[in-house]
Amino acid sequence: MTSTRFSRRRLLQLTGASTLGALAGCAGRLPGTDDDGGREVTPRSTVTSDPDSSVSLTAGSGTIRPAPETSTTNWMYEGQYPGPELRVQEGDVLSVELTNSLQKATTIHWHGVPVPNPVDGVPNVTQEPIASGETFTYTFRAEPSGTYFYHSHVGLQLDRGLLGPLIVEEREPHVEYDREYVVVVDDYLPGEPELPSGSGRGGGGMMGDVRPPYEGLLINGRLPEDPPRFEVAEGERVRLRFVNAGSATVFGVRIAGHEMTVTHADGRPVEPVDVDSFVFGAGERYDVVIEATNPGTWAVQADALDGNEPPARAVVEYESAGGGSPQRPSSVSNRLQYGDLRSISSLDGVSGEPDRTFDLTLSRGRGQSYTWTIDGQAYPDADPLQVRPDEHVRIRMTNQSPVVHPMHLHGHFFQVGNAIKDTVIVPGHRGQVTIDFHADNPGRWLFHCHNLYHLDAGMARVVRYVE
Ligand SMILES: [Cu+2]
Repeated sequence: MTSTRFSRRRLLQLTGASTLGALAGCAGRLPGTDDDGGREVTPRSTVTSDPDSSVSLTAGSGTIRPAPETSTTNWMYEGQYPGPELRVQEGDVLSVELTNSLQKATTIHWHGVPVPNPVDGVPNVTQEPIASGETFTYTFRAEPSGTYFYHSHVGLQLDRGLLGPLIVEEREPHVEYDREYVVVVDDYLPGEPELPSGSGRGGGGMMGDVRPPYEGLLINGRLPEDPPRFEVAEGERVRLRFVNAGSATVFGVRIAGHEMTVTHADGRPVEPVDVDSFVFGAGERYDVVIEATNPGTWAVQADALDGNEPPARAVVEYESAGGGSPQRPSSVSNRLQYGDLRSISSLDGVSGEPDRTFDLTLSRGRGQSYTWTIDGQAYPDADPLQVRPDEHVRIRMTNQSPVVHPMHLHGHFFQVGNAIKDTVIVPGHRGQVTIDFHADNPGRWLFHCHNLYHLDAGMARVVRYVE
C-alpha cells in the first residue's frame, strides 16, 4: 500500500436517490414508473459516518513490466498492476476517492461486497460513468469479511489492468494461520481489448467462442519467467487468497509438494476440505491453507483450461531452501468440486420453496454480430428480472452453449448447493446450475457472465426491486 495515500477526510455527499433519478432506467425504463407492475424500491442509503479508512486511487495509464524483457502500456490504479491491495477490518467504513486520469469514463465495482446500490459502480445502472478528469467517492461498510477484488465496470477496461485486491479481514478467523499471501491470477493482454468480429472464424462460429489474443498468464502481475516468490518457514500454516481477476480464463490451480485445505469460497468460510487442485472462473475466489512441512522450492501453478498459454506461476520458497528452480506439481487426482463446499454460516431467507423462480437459458446470440444472450436477449436491450423486497428468489440456468459461463450476481450472496458464493461456473453443453438468494438489498443489480467479452456482448440482466 506504499503509494496509496491514507487520510481522514470529509465524505463527499453521496445521494443515491438523485443519482438514480438522473439516469435513464435499465432497458429504457425510468425509475419510479409503474410499467411491469411495480414502483422501484429505494436502495439502502450509503454510509454517512466518518470512514475508518480513506484511500485515494487514481486510474491512469502507465508502463508495466511483467517480465524483465517485456513491457507494455496498461491502464491501472496508482501506477500499479495489480492495483494497490486495500485491506480493512470487517465492519470498518471504507472510503475510496477515485480520480479518473484516463481519457475515457470509468467506475469501480467492489466485486462480491454487498454494498448499498448507489456505490456498486455499474455505469448507467447505479451511477453515471466518471468522466475524464473527474472524481467520485465510494463509501461503504466493509462486510462481511472475505477475499474480494475491485475493478472497472466500464466496457472492457478490466482487461486493460484496472483491478486490485480488496481484503476484509475477519475478526475471528475459523482457521489458524501464521502468514498469508494474496495471489491475483490474470490473463495478460498487451494492447487494447476488443470484441471479436461477429461472423465466421473471428466469432468462433455460431455457437463457440474465440479467445482474446493473450500473450501469457500472470500471478501478481508477473509472467512465469519471473514469478513472485512467497517465503515460508517450516512449520508455518500459510493462507493463500486466490483471486481469478482474468477476463476470459478459467484457471486450474495446483501447488507442488503440498495439499491445499480450502477454507473460503468467494470469501465465505467453508468447512475445511483437502484437495490437490481447484478450478475457478473469472470473478471467483478461493482461500486455501497449506502446511509448510515439506522444505524446498515449489511451484504454484495456474493453467488456463480454455487456453494454451504457458501456466502462470508463483514460487513457495522455504527460508531454508536457498533458492533453486521450483519443483513442478504432479498430476491432478483430487480436484475440488462445488459439491465439496459446505458453508459454515447459513444464508437467511432462502429455506424452503422460493417465492419467485427465473428459468434462464444462456446461449450465443443468433445472427451475424458477436452477441451472448440470456433467454435470447442481449443487454442492454433486455428485460429486467423484477423481484420484491424480502423474497426468496431462485434462478435456474441452463447453458445451451459449449463454453462455460461464470455467472456473477451483484449486491447479494447466493446459495448454490451447500456453498454460499457470488460467482458460479455454469458448465457448457447443457450444464445446469440453480442459485437461491434473499432479496434483502434493494436497487438495481447486474447479474451477468464474468467473462468480460460475454458481458460486453450482452450476457447480462438487471435484477430490479419493485414493490
Ligand atoms: Cu459467459
